[in-house]
Formats: sequence, C-alpha cells, structure tokens
Amino acid sequence: LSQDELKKIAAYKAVDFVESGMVLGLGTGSTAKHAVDRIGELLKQGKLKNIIGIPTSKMTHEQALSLGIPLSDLDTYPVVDLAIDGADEVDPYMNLVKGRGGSLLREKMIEGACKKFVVIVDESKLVKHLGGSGLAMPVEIVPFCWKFTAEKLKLLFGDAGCVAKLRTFKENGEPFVTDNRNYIIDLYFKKDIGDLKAASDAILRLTGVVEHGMFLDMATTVIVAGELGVTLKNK
Ligand code: DER
Repeated sequence: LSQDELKKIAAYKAVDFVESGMVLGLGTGSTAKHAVDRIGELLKQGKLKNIIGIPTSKMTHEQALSLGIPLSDLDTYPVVDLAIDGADEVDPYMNLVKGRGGSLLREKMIEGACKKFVVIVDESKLVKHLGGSGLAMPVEIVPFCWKFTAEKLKLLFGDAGCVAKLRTFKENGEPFVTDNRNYIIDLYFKKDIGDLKAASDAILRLTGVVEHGMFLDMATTVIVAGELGVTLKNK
C-alpha cells in the first residue's frame, strides 16, 4: 500500500466517528484532505446531515466549500464536537508535532476547542521522541525583527543543539507567510528535546513567538494505518 493509501485508510476510519449534527474541526494537510473529501461524499449521499465545518486553514476552507460542506468559525461555535487532523510526528504518549504544512496556529486554536481530537497518520509518523527525527519543529512568529526572535529560539536549546531556519519558498527564497500573515521558524534539533512541557513554556514565553507545533496532551484518539492494518489508540 502506498503512503497516500494508508493516509486515506486512516482518514476514512476517523470519519466513522462523525455523527449528523456535529460541529467538526476540519484539519489541514494531505491526510486530513481525505477525511474532508469523505465527509463531503457522505453529505452528498445523505448519510450525514446538518454538519458544520470549522476549517483549520484557507486551503481546507476552499476544499470544504467546493464539497458543499457548510462552514462557520470559532466565534460562532466556540465548542467543537470533533476535530480530525493529521500530524507530522506522534510519540507514544500521543503528543504531536504539527505545522509542517504551516497551519499550526488555526489548527491548535480549533483542536484546543474540541471535545474530541482524532489524529490520523500513516505509520511513518510514529516516533519515540518528538523533535528527535531531525525534521522541522515549526514555530509561528511575528515578522517584525524575525532574526532577533530566531536567535532567541536557538539560544533556548543550547545543549540540545538547535538550528533555527526561516521557512522560505524554494523557488524564490521569499519567506513563507501563514494564513495569519506571520512567519515560521523551523527548529531542527540534534537530539531529543527532553522535557516537552518545559520546552513549550520556554518557547511561548519569548515575545514575538505566536505559537509552536508541539501539540501536547491534546489528541484524544490516534488512528495509525500501517502495512499490517489500522490501529486505534485512545487517551
Ligand atoms: O501542517 C500540519 O499540521 C499538517 O496537519 C501536518 O501535520 C500533516 O500533514 P500531512 O497529513 O500532509 O502529512
């Protein structure tokens, strides 16, 4: 099975949790895309009714619109019944790294407001420790004096050895700009971050930082699709 087929299997399994009448957080990324497509399909077939979608990005907003999913926002629905979204990394305690697609702020706001947060991944996303895979740990920052903030972030993790890079477009080197008109600094760690809560607090205390991509103690269910089948883990 290809990685995308595994993502689709996990996504469809998560949509089994969707009931008519729910207010749904609609995730962002290639895995969540399958879940949003499936919700649109079930609505069209009349198997789901009276769904309100709260999109976690402009991209998901467009996708949901094209599928005819009724949309709203957190101002109108401050409590969300269920959110379904992908992740870049999942550790054994269901802590996540998210944001390599650049949507972490709206995802964290919406997923932080939901009663159930179902994470959908293929098995390649499973890690022993967050940040240890050498892949990016995204941090959303204000554009003002971004070099200053990037340096402060780097200095936070002196001993863990961390490189802080402004996320830019490969083709022209221009800074990536989030839906909220902010920049993203990608942190690359040379070894495990260690105490995630302490790291989270330290990052958030830096003036100029908006939010980071560690989603700690937020997922209520993780659905993993692998070569040997689909597993479901609850908090
Ligand atoms: O950017 C994000 O937070 C995405 O949800 C990401 O974490 C998962 O993206 P993928 O499903 O395309 O791997």
